[in-house]
Amino acid sequence: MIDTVAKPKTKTKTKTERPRLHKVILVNDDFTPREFVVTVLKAEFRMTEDQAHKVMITAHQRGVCVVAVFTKDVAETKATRATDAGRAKGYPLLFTTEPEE
Ligand code: NFA
Repeated sequence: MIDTVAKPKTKTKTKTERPRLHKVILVNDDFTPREFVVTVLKAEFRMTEDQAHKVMITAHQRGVCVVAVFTKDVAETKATRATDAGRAKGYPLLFTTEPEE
């Protein structure tokens, strides 16, 4: 070996972070029938009657209730679809999203 030049070896470790999850939040109103809220929760969020009823009652009593958490895109799509289902019937039913802490 005549000449060896040491190459600096640096390894870059890229930490992959989990995507932040976003909450879908059900907002109470005075007009949407309870049973319709339950139907939308079951259809859009694949909840059982019991789960949907609990979430509906919590929003009814406290003003809001977290329905579930998803990646940003999925949360926004589901919130829009569920809100649109109410609008199609003339109800002010509202689902919003916000990032998880
Ligand atoms: N507050 C509505 C009622 O008494 C029911 C409802 C619950 C609406 C949760 C929206 C969200 N008919």
